[in-house]
Amino acid sequence: MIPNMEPFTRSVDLLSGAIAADAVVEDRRVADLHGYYLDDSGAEPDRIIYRVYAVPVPEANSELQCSTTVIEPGRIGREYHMTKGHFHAHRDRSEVYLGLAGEGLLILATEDGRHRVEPIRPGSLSYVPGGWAHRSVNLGDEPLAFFAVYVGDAGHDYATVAEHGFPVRVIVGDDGAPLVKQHPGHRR
Ligand code: S6P
Ligand code: ZN
Repeated sequence: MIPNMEPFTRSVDLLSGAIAADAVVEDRRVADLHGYYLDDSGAEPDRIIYRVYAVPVPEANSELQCSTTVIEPGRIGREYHMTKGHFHAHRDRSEVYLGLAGEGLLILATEDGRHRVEPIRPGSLSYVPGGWAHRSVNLGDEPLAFFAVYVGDAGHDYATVAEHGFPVRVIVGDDGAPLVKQHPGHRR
């Protein structure tokens, strides 16, 4: 069956990551990520950590969701600003990230405890296979922006990550440089 979609074009600002016109904009603030960071007690609850611009597309297996994410620079305690991270609710659905601006990392993890760390930078193309949870982290002094395209009905499973976390955390080391550190509490 051919889906009932009309062709369309949208503009993405490659420097800021913003998508114009009818994108659905969602902000994630410190308060929305309570429990994800080791210690957020010193951070103002209203501070925006990241913003997602999503082009409205039906959540169907035949479609492709398109969005940008812009993570503000900064840290909460020793941890760099990061997204919540999620598995896709339909575990086998994959995704592609294209870096637009800034410098950061994409942390990937499987449910049996494997993990990978990939760079995000302008022009980086990262493939997120089905079954890999994914979280992005801003390491720089500027906003980190990337474009994502993923299978329309992928959905988001946040609960598994909220409960178990990722096998590694990205913190600032004593020398001021980023450090990818094992998260001892993580299940194997
Ligand atoms: C969706 C895709 C991204 C994230 C966004 C925010 O599958 O991976 O658009 O939703 O980067 O991250 P999170 O973990 O809060 O959804
Ligand atoms: Zn995803």
